[in-house]
Amino acid sequence: MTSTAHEPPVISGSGLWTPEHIITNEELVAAYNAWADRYNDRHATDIEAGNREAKSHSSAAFIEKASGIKQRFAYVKDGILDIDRMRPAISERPDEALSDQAEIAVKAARQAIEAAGKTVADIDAVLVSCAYTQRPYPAIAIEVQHELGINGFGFDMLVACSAATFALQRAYEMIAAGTARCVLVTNPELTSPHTNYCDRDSHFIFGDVATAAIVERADTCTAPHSYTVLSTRAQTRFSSNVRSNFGYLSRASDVDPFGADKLFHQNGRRVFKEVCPLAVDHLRRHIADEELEAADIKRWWLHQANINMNMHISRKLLGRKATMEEAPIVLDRYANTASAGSLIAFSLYHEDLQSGDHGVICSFGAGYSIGSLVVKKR
Ligand code: CO8
Repeated sequence: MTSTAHEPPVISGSGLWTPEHIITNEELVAAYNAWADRYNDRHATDIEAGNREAKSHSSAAFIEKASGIKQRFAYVKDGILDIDRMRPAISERPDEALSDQAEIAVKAARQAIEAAGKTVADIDAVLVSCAYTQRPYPAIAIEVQHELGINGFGFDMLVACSAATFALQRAYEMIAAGTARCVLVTNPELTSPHTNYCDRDSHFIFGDVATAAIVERADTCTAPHSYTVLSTRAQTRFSSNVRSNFGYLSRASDVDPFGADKLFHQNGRRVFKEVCPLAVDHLRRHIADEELEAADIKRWWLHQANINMNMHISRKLLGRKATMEEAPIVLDRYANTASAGSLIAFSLYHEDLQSGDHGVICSFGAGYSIGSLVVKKR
């Protein structure tokens, strides 16, 4: 393994924190259906008069077929399946205590630091990048930095589905520009507090997780499994088809800050139809710029929102069905973890690649946003 200061930045370690609680499709559907039955009973008169629509049952078979999801992990399971609550019950912590998102970011971060063979003294910057942060300030990243004892600086980024890839890209640029030697990127995706468990169309989609990665200069890297980042690409195109209106203006607008439109909602069909061609075109152009063809890519660590989306995208790229080895799927176990899916896949399935093998990390979804990194095993 050779490394010089002129080599591009490398990804030298990754971490994955998985919550201990699992919610199966069957458990989730039983709770939703009990909630829907009670809703229909309570509103029977209105429903019969045609003034209100009855809630239809959800189905575990539909969920698995439409999304590929079989279960999801929950940071806190209490409350989610309680039909009097339908949201997790997470106690508020005092200002002096480590916040929930910082805690799970730190757990993933410690793994990434160890995998990269670094100490906290080696790290110059901390990014926390995810779909939601639990408060606007002080930045969760600065709390993570403090908890780990890292010097330098930290900041938070929100880019929904592409938060992880866009943060890796910012880390790559800092290293390339010489403003940092080693950057810790974390993605504490606490999606359950923002999932509408009373919405049949989306109650099954999300799971909680935290991922982390170390991006550093090639000449400082001693990790056994490291990847040169050959290039990065980002693309955004505005769409309200995946949207959360949650925010501080609700206080001034005198509206319910937790109304259905303030939680995750989407036009899933439109997202599927519009994002797939964008992602295929984006990936084709990115690998072509590296003078690579789809067949040259040993592994596609793709965003994990929907198995049919991943199969469609990889089929278009390869001209045939991708194997699990080529494009691993983790959403059957983890569900959609907002930005973390491609990093979960990377964390679990990267050590077997051989020196010289190419891979692509790619996110696609809300924004719309698409982010990709072409990497080469060192
Ligand atoms: N059980 C049974 N039937 C159902 C259910 C259910 N749970 N839900 C819907 N149906 C019914 C519908 O009513 C419909 O019935 P009918 O045909 O009679 O009208 C039928 O099933 C088909 O419904 P859809 O057309 O909606 O079903 P799809 O095949 O399109 O599948 C999906 C729905 C799975 C949502 C699919 O459209 C999809 O995955 N699309 C892409 C979604 C996507 O990638 N979204 C991006 C997510 S954004 C993101 O990842 C990050 C956001 C920020 C994080 C937020 C954290 C909370």
